[in-house]
Amino acid sequence: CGGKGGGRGALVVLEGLDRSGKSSQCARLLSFLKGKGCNAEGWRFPDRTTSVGQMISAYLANQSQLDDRTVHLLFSANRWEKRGLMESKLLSGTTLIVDRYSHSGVAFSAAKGLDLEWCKAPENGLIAPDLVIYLDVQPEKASERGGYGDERYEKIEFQKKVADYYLSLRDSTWKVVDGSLPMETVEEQLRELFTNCIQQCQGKPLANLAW
Ligand code: FDM
Ligand code: MG
Repeated sequence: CGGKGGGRGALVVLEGLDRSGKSSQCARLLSFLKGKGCNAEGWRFPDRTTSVGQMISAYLANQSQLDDRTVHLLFSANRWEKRGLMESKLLSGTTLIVDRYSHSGVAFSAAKGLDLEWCKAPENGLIAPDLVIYLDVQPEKASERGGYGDERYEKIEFQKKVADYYLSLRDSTWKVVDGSLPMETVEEQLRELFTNCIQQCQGKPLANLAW
């Protein structure tokens, strides 16, 4: 799983609606990997620690207003500013477990009514994930989970549109896991998907997103 063997790390992304369980499952997968002695890190987007990320965070908390296209480009810029570090980590054998990435970028902005192709364009050239796991949870179910509704996009009607766009973006790296199953079952399935992915992406060079 990356590291001492000399192979590159894998780029594994978890996607899903707000409160689909991504963050908890990322943490569980990460500690599983570390327990096996893998060289792995947990990342998330938006990365709210950068100055671009702070603009995004204020927008999500409804503390600032931004034009829809502008915020879309900020989310993308937030991935671009991390691309160099991401590439060097992966090449040096670190596996990255990432909570949201380009599919979030496209699905959330398209659900606001922006043109789909326009939304995809700034993602081209970012590093392509080896595996994207979609945690499938009904928007109504997610909304019953703790903390729901705190941020700008956490509204059931909007999340339904996001879910439709997510499904339209499925590609060959995309796997769906039923996020309404018990946490341990979801965890088990993620481990299995991860293990298969690692076997397949060993020896494959890094690729760029080409949407
Ligand atoms: N989001 C996230 C976007 O709209 N575009 C993006 O590119 C990304 C990465 O930001 F509602 C949305 C998805 C979510 C919100 O994400 C904050 P977290 O995972 O709840 O921090
Ligand atoms: Mg959220």
